[in-house]
Amino acid sequence: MADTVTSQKTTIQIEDMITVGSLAEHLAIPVSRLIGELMKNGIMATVNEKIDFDTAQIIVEELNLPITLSKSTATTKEAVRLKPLSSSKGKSRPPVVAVMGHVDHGKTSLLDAIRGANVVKDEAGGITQHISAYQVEHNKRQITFLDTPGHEAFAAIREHGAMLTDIVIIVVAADDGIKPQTLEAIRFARKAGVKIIVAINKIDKDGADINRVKQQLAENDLLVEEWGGDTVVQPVSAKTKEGIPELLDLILLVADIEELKADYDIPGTGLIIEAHYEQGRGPVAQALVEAGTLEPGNFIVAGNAYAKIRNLETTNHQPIKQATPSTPVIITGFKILPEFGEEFETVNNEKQARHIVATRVANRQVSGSRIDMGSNELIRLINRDRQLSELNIIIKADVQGSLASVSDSLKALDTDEVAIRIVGSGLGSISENDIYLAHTSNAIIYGFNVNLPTSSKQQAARDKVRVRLYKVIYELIDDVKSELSKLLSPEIIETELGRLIVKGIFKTTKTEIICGGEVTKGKLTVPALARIIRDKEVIAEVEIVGLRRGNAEAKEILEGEMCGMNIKTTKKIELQENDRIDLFSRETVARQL
Ligand SMILES: Nc1nc2c(ncn2[C@@H]2O[C@H](COP(=O)(O)OP(=O)(O)OP(=O)(O)O)[C@@H](O)[C@H]2O)c(=O)[nH]1
Ligand SMILES: [Mg+2]
Repeated sequence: MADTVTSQKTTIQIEDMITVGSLAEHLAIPVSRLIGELMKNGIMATVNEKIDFDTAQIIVEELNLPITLSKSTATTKEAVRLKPLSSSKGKSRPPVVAVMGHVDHGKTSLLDAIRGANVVKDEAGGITQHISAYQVEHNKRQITFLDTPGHEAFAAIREHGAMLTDIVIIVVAADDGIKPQTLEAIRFARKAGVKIIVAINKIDKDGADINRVKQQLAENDLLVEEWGGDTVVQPVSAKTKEGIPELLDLILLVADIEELKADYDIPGTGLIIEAHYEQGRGPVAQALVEAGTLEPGNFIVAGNAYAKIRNLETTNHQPIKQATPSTPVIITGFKILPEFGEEFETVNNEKQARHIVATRVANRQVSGSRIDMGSNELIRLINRDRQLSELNIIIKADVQGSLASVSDSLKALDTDEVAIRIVGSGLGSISENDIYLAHTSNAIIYGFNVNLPTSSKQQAARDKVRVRLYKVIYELIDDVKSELSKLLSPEIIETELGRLIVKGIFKTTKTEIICGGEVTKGKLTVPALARIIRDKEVIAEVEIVGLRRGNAEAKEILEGEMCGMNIKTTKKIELQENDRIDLFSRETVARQL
């Protein structure tokens, strides 16, 4: 929500209906004070309950705050964010374009071709695992691109990417066609309400079939223009660079139609794209300026974190004096890591920044605590009752997007029988605290793109804590899968061998029966397990330890033959003539997830 500051009062935009909690946040007052004022006015409302605009206005007046409320026209929170306020003073701004699509369809290669870079060659495991933002120039105009990972594990990052952008380029490999993550990208783009351009890539390859892709697009309600629809499609090759200038022209054309505008002369606002720790620089955030202008020295607040901007850089680390709308930037100066996906706004000074953060932390503690305390304990009890085996793990990752993706992908492995319990997670290298927590909770530590300092390594060895480091997400997921599989109770596979109908009983003791009979089905072999069945009822499960053909011991007896049988029992069983003895083998097979 953009706040405009006038000499006396601040104008804050809110929607028709707003929760008490988020109104308190906007007003930067403790939620208890707001609830108190509502009660004074005869309105019993809790933190998460919604009140309407008129009631909110009355309460603000009652509280005598230097604030004016105005009704926002936006329907959804994302819509507000996606289309930053354009005012009469608004100037056109560069488009923000997210490149999305199935794994390996050529998203990064396409951006490399556009930028003349070669990011692909340095990617661990040959896949993209983060959001990266770049700005390129085409026909003297700027375009901001966001590269996103295609691997299924990174859904959280992709959804986030779609929320950041004006236009989504859906990359489809012409030799592969539409795939699951293509459809997911289409869904995210539609949900975010942004324009879609389809880049049919790899047209240089044998087996490239552009028409088949267009057909598949039509089946997903994306009818291409030349077939009477309004879906913009551009065949390209990241390898030969064919069609790339046309694609860039199309992006600028769509941007013009959309009339993307923003105010440049207001304090900067926007969104946190990613955040991580960097040796010697502390918390480092990647952000996208959506409206206004950002400068070094500004105070910005993003969720529970604030910063006095120390370094302001482009995404290839060039220091800059100003960042205007649609510019992706790198910011240092945060005290703690801001959350990815949080909005940031510029405030007047440190005092105001601290005040806003303190209020938010207090509000979130009030609303969060009731739930947190109950839910974990409840889940643990339910799991215990359901005999669910849990694998305790601690996750450390380099950036928040990865942490969210790793956690989501691992939680998706849960079944009715086994589940992941994330007892700790965080960013940065594996600390001695992590080792201690793992030791006390018998957890495995998984590190994604982080390192294990020597001191932690030594402590892990001392405490026999398992630490596993990975650079490629699917290798980490596979490792956890195999650990979870170990918790699965093995599958018991029984194989029928053969059947004997008892014709005579020669000896019965507590531990042994010797009998004879006819093999009516299959082949008897020893040793084997068997069930003794009378009138379709199982009366005992025993072991067959010997077979005799005439006087000679036999290893196997075939159907239709008569034979003698040695049965090992654990209690006295009165076998009868015509009882059925079904022999079978039982093996326990470890199951895989
Ligand atoms: N022949 C041909 N190969 C291409 C083209 N574009 C990409 N490739 C190859 O396809 C493979 C995957 O390319 P990437 O750019 O990593 O694909 P991606 O969509 O970014 O993959 P993720 O980020 O992991 O989802 C690489 O081996 C590229 O060299 C193209 O236009 N033609
Ligand atoms: Mg990629």
